[in-house]
Amino acid sequence: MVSAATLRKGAAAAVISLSLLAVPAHAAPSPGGAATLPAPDADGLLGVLSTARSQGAPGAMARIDDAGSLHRTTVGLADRSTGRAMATTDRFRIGSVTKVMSATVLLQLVDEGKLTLDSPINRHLPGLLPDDRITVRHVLSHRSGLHDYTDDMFARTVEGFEAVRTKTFTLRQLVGLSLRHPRTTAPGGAYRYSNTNFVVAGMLIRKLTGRSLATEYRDRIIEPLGLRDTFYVHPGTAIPGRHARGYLTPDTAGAALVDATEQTVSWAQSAGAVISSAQDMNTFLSALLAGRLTSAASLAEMRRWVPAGTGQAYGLGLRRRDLSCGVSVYGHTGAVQGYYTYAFASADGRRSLTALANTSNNARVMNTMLRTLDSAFCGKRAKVRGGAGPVVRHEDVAPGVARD
Ligand code: REY
Repeated sequence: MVSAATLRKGAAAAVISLSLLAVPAHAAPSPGGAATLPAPDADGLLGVLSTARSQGAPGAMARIDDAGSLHRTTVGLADRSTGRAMATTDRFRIGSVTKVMSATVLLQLVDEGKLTLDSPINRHLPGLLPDDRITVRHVLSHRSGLHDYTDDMFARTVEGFEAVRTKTFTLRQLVGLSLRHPRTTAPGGAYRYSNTNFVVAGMLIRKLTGRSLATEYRDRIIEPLGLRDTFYVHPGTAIPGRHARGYLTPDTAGAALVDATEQTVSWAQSAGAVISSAQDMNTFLSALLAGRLTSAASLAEMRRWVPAGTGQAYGLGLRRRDLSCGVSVYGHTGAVQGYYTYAFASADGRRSLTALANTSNNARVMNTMLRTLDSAFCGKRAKVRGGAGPVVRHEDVAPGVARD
């Protein structure tokens, strides 16, 4: 329970924590890239984050890296019990942005000749799936038909979360939960987001390398890019160092937020258990899109799109979003209990945005945070969306991840 006094203290801290820093860009022109984008709309960004806060997020923040210049904005609280203000340097749980990292590792394995995208999963993991036709590509593009086991797991939000908060699953157990259900499509059918796909991806990484996920993320992404805030601590439950606490919104209107910070995230693992920061995620996406993590051919494969809902498409572990000003951005969203993340970059990787709200299961906040992309990549050219319209459900995360 959070006392009224704590809440008041929180509200006061939120006002003084408001910060905005913008350094002018000196970017060289690059056709079709960040230098041709309108300047980020700092006021718009602050407005979006403030709206998310008014809709129930204890705090929110965004960091834009723009070819050498930096914009950082925060509102509200990182920690409701101490009243500490949100900081853009705080670490947090990135949820499904982890999928971009898992796909990157697998594409590196493709580059090394250890894997081909059109090979069946069962060739590498004999007998794992009930259909030999399901390929690596199907899994990475959410076209395997494998049911999402998190639908059942989190049908009841707080009860579901508390039942798994300290649990440790094997990846095979998670696939087993999925296989209790019929498949949603034939192999290679329509896109349908499912965490099961990236659990299978994690199994492939382990099988092909003979090493742990933590080791592969570290050696292939974290250390080469010098990421200092990025960790895979599974099945540890703590976030190392200074971090934003995460607050899960219960399904019952008016019920107190649940501090969900400490958990194993074993229910997600290679589909969503990485801890990181806005700076690190911007560095990662910029490097990926600039072609510094995979071969050009593998990046092209990651960017072969299938339709994934209005204004969206999905590649291999990578989402494309088409913004109101006609600009497309590339990255992923994440939703783990207590944390909503948007991490996207321009086509050339020169401008990147990572935005966080430290709540989840709140569709209004999630929809509001989407508008950080407009502020970051469309600037003042963003088309203002009506605030009174219906709450839009997104395809970014598993179905039913957020109540309206
Ligand atoms: C799981 C439920 C969300 C979150 C999910 N996340 O699949 C993956 C992702 C890793 O795409 C939870 N919602 C919430 C519910 C809804 O419990 N009943 O919003 O915290 O990032």
